[in-house]
Amino acid sequence: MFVDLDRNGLQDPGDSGLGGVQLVLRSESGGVTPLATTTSASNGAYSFSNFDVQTLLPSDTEVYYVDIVIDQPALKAPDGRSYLIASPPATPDPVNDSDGVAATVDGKPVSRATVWFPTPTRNETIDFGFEEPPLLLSLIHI
Ligand SMILES: [Ca+2]
Ligand SMILES: [Ca+2]
Repeated sequence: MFVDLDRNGLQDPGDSGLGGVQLVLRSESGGVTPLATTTSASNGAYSFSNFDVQTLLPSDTEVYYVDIVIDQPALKAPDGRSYLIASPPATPDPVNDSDGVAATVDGKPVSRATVWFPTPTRNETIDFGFEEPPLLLSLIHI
């Protein structure tokens, strides 16, 4: 989980981690019902450890989703506006690119990444980049 400070869609050394962001794991067959939830650490890292992936995997064809509700405190700029989902990079980079795309789940805008677990259980390439909302310029006419 990172703030894409240079707005290139990639997690670079200069980008900062984003902590306190709530994430929800869902599956295609499970609909909107959460399988697990977690919160990103201060460096932006996250993991889902409070479920047993084996119980989810009689089928290795199941599709999973990691969803981040946009309207949450950790994704707000000081002026109250929400962060934006980072744009895709010019060149795909599975390890460092941002995987979240805009979607609506249960009536709420989310950043959603689609995940397959070909073998349980580690996948360290699912990243979420956000951009700070653009600066507002106020013009005062006298
Ligand atoms: Ca970047
Ligand atoms: Ca990635």
